[in-house]
Amino acid sequence: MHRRTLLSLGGAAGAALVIPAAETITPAAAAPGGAPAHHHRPPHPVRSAATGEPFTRPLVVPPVLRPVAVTADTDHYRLDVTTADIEIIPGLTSRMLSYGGYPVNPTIRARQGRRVRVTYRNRLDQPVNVHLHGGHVAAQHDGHPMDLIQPGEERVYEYPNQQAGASLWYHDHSHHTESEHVYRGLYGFYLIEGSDEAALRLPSGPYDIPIALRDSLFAEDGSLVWNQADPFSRNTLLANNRHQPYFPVAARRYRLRLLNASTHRTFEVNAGGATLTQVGSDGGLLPAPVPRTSILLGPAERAEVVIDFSGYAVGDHVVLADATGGPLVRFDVVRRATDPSCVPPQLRPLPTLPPATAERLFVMRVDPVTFASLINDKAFDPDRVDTTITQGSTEIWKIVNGDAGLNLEHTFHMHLAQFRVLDRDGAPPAPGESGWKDTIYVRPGESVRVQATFDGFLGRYLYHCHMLDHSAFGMMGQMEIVPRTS
Ligand SMILES: [Cu+2]
Repeated sequence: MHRRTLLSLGGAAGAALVIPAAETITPAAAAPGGAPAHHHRPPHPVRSAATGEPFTRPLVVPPVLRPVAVTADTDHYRLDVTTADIEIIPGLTSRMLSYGGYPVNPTIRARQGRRVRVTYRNRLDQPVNVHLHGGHVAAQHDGHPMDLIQPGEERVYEYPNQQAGASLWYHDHSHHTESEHVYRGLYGFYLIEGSDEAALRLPSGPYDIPIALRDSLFAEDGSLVWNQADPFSRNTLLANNRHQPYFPVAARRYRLRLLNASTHRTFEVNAGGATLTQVGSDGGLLPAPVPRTSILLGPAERAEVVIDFSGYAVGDHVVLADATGGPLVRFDVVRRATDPSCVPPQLRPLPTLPPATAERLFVMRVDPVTFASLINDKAFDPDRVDTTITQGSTEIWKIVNGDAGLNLEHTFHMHLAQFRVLDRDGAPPAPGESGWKDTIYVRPGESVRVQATFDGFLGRYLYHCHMLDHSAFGMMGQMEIVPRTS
């Protein structure tokens, strides 16, 4: 069944495929009711590309985007939303969707307290938009799924950056096509440097490396296969658009900003026993570093870690790997170095949370009969406000994964606000989850309570599962922040 049919069965407007690639979804892969049948795991007809020997090509560090203009308080950027033919699998060319046509999408580096304006021109043949994930931004700049940039048009998004330094990312959020667009490549890093960071002397500059991890499926000819009904077929893991690259490092500390940019896959990252010193989560630096041996990252979650290579000899290797998927990046120690950086014992204090004035319940669930993707038994309706919140108020949200029966994972993302995790099934959050977050992984049957303050802006924002096929098929709700006086 063609995706267009699949989508229309799901109640969506059929969208033209961006790329006339030789990919189809087999009838067996489509679920009754039109939702993606993730748990059916049908065989797929694609002969996937041979990925060759690991560690034969270097990691690509995303280029830092240069502003087209710099004014007193604002950095101005331009990016085309376009396509790029890039070599992801050695010897093959893959057409990806791209911001700017680079081999890997550029990083926007913002500074706390300095505004950024990005003008995106849509050079594709279908609508797109851009969401700054984790950003505290006005509703009209949030990339609401119904607020689109039509083909040939351009749009300015404004980001005030009046929030703590954090590893955010920008990605497509167009209604029903967000999952395909992100899968095909529409995501990049947006890093806010906090005004408190330079004094901490964490590794910086060429020793501060963003790495976007994801899964993918490539056909024998190198084309990227979009197979929404069978995300488990995505057998090729990528780090910054390369499969199993190597990265030459000096024998010193590096700060790695890890993002799970997959639309469905969860990563459990380790460094083969080497310590990953976690210094940050979605919303920025933790109160204190946390030594980890492995870090779970659901789709859209980030972790900032420091790896210290100073104890290794030149010629040694450290492999960053996923628990089930194998190697992601090999770090090759190639030279000695002096290291002026450090990991201070205290990073960024967490403020005391204001008292909550409301508690709400959000149950994420896939209907086992219709396969509709639901929050509190409702599929997303852009014309419906599900949750009305008074500006400035603090709330506790209990987020429940109601899919113990189907054994489905979910990952809950709240726009506008960074939240704090209060507990998981009543137990205190793990140390790596004690800081600010905007996305939370929720196991089948689990419940997580988070607390957020909704201040700064009015209007309509989203919350949704960040397994983007779930949100594309309805696991998304709308909140409206209203003035205190109303
Ligand atoms: Cu989900």
